[in-house]
Amino acid sequence: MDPVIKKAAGIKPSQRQLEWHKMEFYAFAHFSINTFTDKEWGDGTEDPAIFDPTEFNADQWVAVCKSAGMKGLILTAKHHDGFCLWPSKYTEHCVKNSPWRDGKGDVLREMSEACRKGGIKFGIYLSPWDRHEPCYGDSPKYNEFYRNQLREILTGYGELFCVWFDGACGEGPNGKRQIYDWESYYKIIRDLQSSAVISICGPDVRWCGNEAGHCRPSEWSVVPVEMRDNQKIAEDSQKEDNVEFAVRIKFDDQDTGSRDLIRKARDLIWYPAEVDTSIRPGWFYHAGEDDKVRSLDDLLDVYFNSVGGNASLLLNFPPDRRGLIHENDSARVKELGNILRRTFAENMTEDASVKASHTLEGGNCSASNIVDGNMNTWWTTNNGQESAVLDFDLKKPCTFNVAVLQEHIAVGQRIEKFRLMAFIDNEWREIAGATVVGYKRILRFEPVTAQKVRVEIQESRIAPTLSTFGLFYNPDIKPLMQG
Ligand code: FUL
Repeated sequence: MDPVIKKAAGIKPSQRQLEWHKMEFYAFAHFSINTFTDKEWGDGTEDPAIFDPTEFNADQWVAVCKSAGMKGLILTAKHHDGFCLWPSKYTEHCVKNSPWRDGKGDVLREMSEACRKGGIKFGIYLSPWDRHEPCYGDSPKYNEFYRNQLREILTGYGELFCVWFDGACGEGPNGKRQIYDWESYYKIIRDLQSSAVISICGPDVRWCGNEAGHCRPSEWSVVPVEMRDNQKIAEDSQKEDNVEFAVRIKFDDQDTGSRDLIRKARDLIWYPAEVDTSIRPGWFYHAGEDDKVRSLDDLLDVYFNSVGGNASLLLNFPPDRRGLIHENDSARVKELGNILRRTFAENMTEDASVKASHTLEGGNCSASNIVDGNMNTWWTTNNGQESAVLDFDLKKPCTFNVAVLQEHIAVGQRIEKFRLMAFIDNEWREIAGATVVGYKRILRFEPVTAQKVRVEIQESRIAPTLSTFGLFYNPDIKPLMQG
């Protein structure tokens, strides 16, 4: 057995990563001083007096997220301009010096409480780059300042599911160069919020590498340790305030975990991808973009290619100067939520019987586990059996155009290539296929009517696993292969 492949097949997610995978789809909210200046990047000289949302309503944001089917929200507690949405003890550049709620307001408090009340998780974005703070660039001093801010937000607002560290920094050669003490930041987070994932410039969740909503066709969760390099992430991140970055996609880094790549790696880690993109061209609100909200088709593509491509989707809203998510954005994501709810309402494999060409001997991993509706039960083969055929009998002819597969990733990521077949007019026809499955793979294809359906796992590492196989039908979902 190839030792590298054996090793790759055995790399597992941490408990906090496992919980994070289940989040699938959650919101980003870029709301701060930039909301009131019409800018994307403030320079830190903005007057806190301009922060004055007239109708701020955290419950409205949560309701919008829930209508979209999102399971959490990450708020920009501080963006690059340094303005803090909570009354920080460590700076005057924050809500306490704004007229909003007479300087007694705290956006983090209202937002965290609304999330808890609404049953979605809450996370924070705290920009390491700070253009207001005078000690920025004086590395030890700023590191201490930043740790203090972290402690404030990690202790004051209940449980957080994520701390999001941005790689962006625009200071040029004449600007200040701050050396971030990442390890000390991570330690505080682990101590104070042990279940929170640390994303992007952090060890738990990997940036997909663009802000356009693009996901690679084979997005591996088991990747070379070299991908967890904050220096490299910062180099690839935004360095100038320009709109062009939002649509830029790099195509020279499409391979995240093929056999060839992992053979060259120094070590391998579980480091799954997150796709972050905005529902509008900008991250912050600009009235001029009210008619530039992404179309439903576009959002569906982003959703299916990310959530259905072994990545999570972090979709950004830019709440407006009222402190509300604009009607155009809320109406669009409600449409998205509705179409997704309709699509996944009825699973045609619920009563199916399953036969596997190979099954692990002497375990509880029978093929029927794949259709029992329980994600914690799963099927696998004996070690060394890297291909297998699973035959499903739906008991009656069914029409479907969407398929969902999930591996049992608690034991690792295994599948490298598979295809879906249907028995039509007395022959097996290939319907769709893809490479990796991982936490979740969703396939979309032309509607098919069949009673017998086959999943053929053509290549995998050591032994494939599956915990779920579902078939669904919604004529409004257009066929498209991942990519
Ligand atoms: C980028 C930042 O520069 C943008 O303003 C935004 O916050 C995005 C999520 O990350 O790197």
